[in-house]
Formats: sequence, structure tokens, C-alpha cells
Amino acid sequence: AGDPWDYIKDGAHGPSNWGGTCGTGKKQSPINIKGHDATVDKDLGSFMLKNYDMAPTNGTFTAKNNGHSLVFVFPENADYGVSGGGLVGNYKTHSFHFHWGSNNTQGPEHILDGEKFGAELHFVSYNTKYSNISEAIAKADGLAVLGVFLKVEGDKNEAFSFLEDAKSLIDMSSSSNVTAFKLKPMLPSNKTKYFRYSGSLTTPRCYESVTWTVFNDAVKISQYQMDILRSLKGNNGASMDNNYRPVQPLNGRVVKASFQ
Ligand code: SG4
Ligand code: ZN
Repeated sequence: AGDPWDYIKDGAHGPSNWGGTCGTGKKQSPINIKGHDATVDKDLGSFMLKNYDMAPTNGTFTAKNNGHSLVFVFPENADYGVSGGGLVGNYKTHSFHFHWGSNNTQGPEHILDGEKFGAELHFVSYNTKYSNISEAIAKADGLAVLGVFLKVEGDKNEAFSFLEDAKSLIDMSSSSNVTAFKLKPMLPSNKTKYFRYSGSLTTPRCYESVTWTVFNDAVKISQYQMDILRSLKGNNGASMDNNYRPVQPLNGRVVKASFQ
């Protein structure tokens, strides 16, 4: 059922054969971000993160292994949102997920000045001018994704304790309800330094609907926490690691920086 696709390089269903907009689009993601080539834009101010520091009592998130990533989806009545930060309008946060590597020098989708950490976290939000994510997903101003680099270093990061729950989600299609937790501690403490460009979803059908924000500062997780992600299995029954798309051509797009 559905389109089979995977991350096997040069494979029949791998990134170079994803097809459609993934192959023909001129605003694809991820990209290689060169800090020195980015255009400084002083109008890229701070973000308003609605309820990101709240963990609603009795609230639950749905954690799921969808065969391509580990995804946490918020309930319909949750009220997490993103605005400001140069975004036009308000965006409702729908879910977050991860991309990671088989070792600590690969895993992120975006590359910042040649640096590759072990993983990248994506918070996906949709423009509230649309009534739900399905309606927004292919619209030019439909989505805003916040990207955070995760670096394996030091002790367990309490903000990611929920990863313990992922140990029961080894196989594709397994899911569970997890107790709601705060989102803000998962983001870098400095949220004023970020890159901005227009791009796409990094998975089929690669809709060019994403206003991308990639934070400059990485967040640390422990080796143990990284290894939980690496224990998950993907849609081909093998390890789900290396679930990142290779960087795509810029095709003249401007990458902006919120800082000098
Ligand atoms: C991952 O496959 C997630 O599981 C998907 O989330 C997500 O799609 C997809 O990546 C693309 O998102 O930020 N990397 S990305 O461009 O969030 C969406 C779900 O399927 C629409 C919920
Ligand atoms: Zn992603």
C-alpha cells in the first residue's frame, strides 16, 4: 500500500529515484548551509513559541514508528504554535520527528559549514489559514519546520527522557500514547541565531511548501539516547538509521541568517 520508498543510496526506491517533485523540483530540501554565504537579515527576529513550555496535565502524545522515522504527533486539541521569527502568519505545531545516522558523524539532513552531527530534530507546523495539515501540505505557504542539530556529547539530556518510550517501538507501525512533556527544553537555549530559506519536505512527495528554520546552535543528547534511536527498525525490516536525504542543489535560492 502506498509508494514504497527508502533511504538506500542508488537503490530502486532510494532518494535518487523518489520521482515527481522530489526529482524535478527546484526548491528541494535539505541543503548545505554555508554560514558565510548567508544574507544577514536584521528583520529575522525572535520566535513566539506558544505553549512550548507547557506539559498539559492528563495530556498525551502519540509516539509512532512509521517505518521512516520516530514521530510524536500532538492531539488535535493541543495548542502548540509558532509565529514571529520572520514567519508570515501563525503556524500550529502538528508533530516532531528525527533523522539520524549509523554513527555520530552522519545523520542530520542539513549540513552547516561541513559539520555533521549525529541527528536532526524537526518540529512541523502548518499555517493556520488552512484547517489542517493535509490541506496545508502542498501550499507554498503551508508549512514551517524548525530544525535542530543533535550532537552526541555528555550526560543524558532530561528534555529527551521520553526516548525511553521508544524502546517499545522497534518495529514499523508500532505506536503508543506517551505522557505529554515540554517541547521548549528540546530546542537550543539560543533561539535568536538561525538560518532561513524556502524549501520542501525531505520525504516523498517532497512538496515545496516549507519555510525552513535551521538553528545555529546544536543541542546535546547522550550516547545512550542516540542508541535508542539506532535500535529502531525501518520499513525494510533493517535498522532505520541513516534516514536522512542527501543535500539538494540551491538553484539560486537565498539563505538568510538572523545574525552576523
Ligand atoms: C518524516 O518521515 C516524518 O515521519 C513525517 O511526519 C514528515 O512529514 C516527513 O518526515 C517530512 O518532514 O520535516 N523532514 S520533514 O520535511 O511532517 C510531515 C509525519 O508523517 C508532513 C507525521
Ligand atoms: Zn524531517
